[in-house]
Amino acid sequence: MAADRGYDLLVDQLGPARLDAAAAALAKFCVEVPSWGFGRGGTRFGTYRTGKEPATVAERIAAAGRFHALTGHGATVALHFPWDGTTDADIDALAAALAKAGVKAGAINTNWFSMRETGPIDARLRFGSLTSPLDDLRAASVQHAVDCVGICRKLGSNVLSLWLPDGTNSPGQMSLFDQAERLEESLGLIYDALDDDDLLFIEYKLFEPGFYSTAIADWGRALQLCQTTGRRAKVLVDTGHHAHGTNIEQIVALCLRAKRLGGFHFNDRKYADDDLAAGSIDPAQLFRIFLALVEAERRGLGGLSKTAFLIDQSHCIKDPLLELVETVGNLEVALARALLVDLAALKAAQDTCDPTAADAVINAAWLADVRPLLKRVHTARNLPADPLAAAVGKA
Ligand SMILES: [Mn+2]
Repeated sequence: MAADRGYDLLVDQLGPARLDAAAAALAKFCVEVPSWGFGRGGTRFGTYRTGKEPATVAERIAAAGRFHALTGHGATVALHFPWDGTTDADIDALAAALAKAGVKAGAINTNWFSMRETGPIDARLRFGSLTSPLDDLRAASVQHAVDCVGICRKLGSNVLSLWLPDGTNSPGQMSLFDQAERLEESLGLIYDALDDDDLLFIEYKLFEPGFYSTAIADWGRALQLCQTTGRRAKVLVDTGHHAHGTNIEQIVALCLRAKRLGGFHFNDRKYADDDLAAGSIDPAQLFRIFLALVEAERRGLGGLSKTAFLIDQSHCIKDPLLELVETVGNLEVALARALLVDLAALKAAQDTCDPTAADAVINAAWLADVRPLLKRVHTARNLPADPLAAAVGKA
């Protein structure tokens, strides 16, 4: 191999053993991508399609196949229903599109925010789905999740992923006690439909669309619901769904200790649930989250090996495929830096109450230019050394 001064510098700074260990962990790191992420995202004011982005389900899955070939990520694709199909024929076509693209079905996501053309899920959906006071609409909402479990069986997925838009907009609209009781009852019915090796991911979000109360507003409620619903229910952390200043890596650590961290929806934000590219606004937060996962792995809590890494973001401005490639690059940089932290030296500094030394250990990895390491990891997997540059050429 030609002289690689960038890599040699990393070896000088951090030692060959840590670089080899980081490369091995990076080679196993695989991020799931969402089918909806390959389409053009919109704002409340408009969706500015250029005509170049995939317009159909089959085109989105084909784009996922191109993404997988470029990055090695996206071996599984998260799907969303009814966006990705409604009929048995649709599901068969989806299975064929996945096979053709060389990828598999990932998490199956429910939708409780779109009215259906027929049946009870009509404009009354504004009063909620799983927490609705209306028996017929609540039952139809539970049935939608049960139908999604059926889609899991057909497509070979074992993850049902729930984000619940239910909430209220005024103090009198719904009893907070009734809201909680109906949610727990509905979740129990959904859990009963799962197979023994299925996982149920429960996502939380601080606010929106409800602006007074949200049925699953935070990780505490999500964790509590997991613990009362069943062993295979796990918390899904969407990085954009917190109050400003929330210590997300601490939530990660506590969910891992409880053995209830299912996975992530990565994205970034500046203001609220902005769905910007993960690592584009606050790469340091991403690094700290990965550091918690690396430490958990070291402690035998399965931080890296047992966690699902997914992207949930909206691509309004950039080309969606390019922005997804850029995103997994940001995730790899954050993980590489976290993997290069000398955890033994960090622990020694922490146990002797030396925060200056502890932070110096962290900064030695955080400030490292890990791009030469990532190029090596990509090349060893027969991927483009710089997937974004390769993707720009093909977009
Ligand atoms: Mn999400």
